[in-house]
Amino acid sequence: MQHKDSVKRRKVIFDHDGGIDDLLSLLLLLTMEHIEVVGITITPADCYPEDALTSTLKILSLTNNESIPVALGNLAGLNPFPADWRAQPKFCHALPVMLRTKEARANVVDEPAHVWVAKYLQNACEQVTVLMTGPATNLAYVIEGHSEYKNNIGQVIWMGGAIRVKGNVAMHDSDGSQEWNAYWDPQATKVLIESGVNLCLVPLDATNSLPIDRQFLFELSNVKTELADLAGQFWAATTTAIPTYEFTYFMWDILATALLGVSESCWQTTSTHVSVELTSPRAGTISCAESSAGSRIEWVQSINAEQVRQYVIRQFNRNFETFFTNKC
Ligand code: AGV
Ligand code: CA
Repeated sequence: MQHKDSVKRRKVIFDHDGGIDDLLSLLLLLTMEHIEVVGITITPADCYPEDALTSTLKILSLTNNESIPVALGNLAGLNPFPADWRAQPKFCHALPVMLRTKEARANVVDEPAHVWVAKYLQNACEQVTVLMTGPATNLAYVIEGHSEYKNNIGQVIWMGGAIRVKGNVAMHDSDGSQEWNAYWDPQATKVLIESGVNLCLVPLDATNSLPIDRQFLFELSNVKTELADLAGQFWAATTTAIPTYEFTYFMWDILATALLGVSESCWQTTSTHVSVELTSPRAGTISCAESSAGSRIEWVQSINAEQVRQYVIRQFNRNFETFFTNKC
């Protein structure tokens, strides 16, 4: 199905890092008829990059969106993700429907993600939203090198940080205050936060109210469509995380993505002065600044979790042939 040209859609670049909820977020984003996905870039963080590329291309083929450009990133942060987590999304492209779907490589661009983003912004004739569900590395690189391109960014929605709650990093050089995306590349976190772009941060403060629980998976299982079943299978693979180690899986990236589709009454933001730390054991920590010295950013403080869950279930109530095509 092709979308009517008369409807003006919001242009979005989606930068993800190949985790299971990043891939689910891609599926969710592609269900949104008011969104035009103009490009997908991959940060090689919570994934192995070839897996992230394979799953991304298969999702685009499944949903009839093979013309969206995809760029693989080659910039890496300082603090690698645990190998077990990076390997987990291999499961997604090993599922039967994903195995049966071809990877269309024609739209994989030759240049690395940060170069593609820079060129897109340089040539953009209208503002674009950047949705980021992995570390901020690619965008931070572009902003640092070309601050004039910021004018072409309408908004950045970033799943990252833990403002007034504890983080989710449990590593030897961490005091537990960081969120993983912010910790992977502390310098990029700092560049983005201090850049002055119109940023809406989606930190753990907001995502903590959306754990993946059996009640949600059960509800999703009753939808019985191709998409709901595939999403349910992706999520099933996350249920082996150890809750007592605080490794529960949440709808982190899904929430950041859903903000583009749910009604504004679903979430509340606040704005605070923050600063980003660069040294161990708090590298990548985004802390509330004592005074107005830091950078003022907007962040999602609370959400209506049930409305978000219902939105996701509604959007996933479709078969693959009912996706519309993003023509790039
Ligand atoms: O910190 C949340 C970010 C999100 O972008 N990622 C996972 C999401 O894609 C890192 C992460 C935190 N805990 C995890 C993570 C876990 N238990 N398994 C895999 N990744
Ligand atoms: Ca992610």
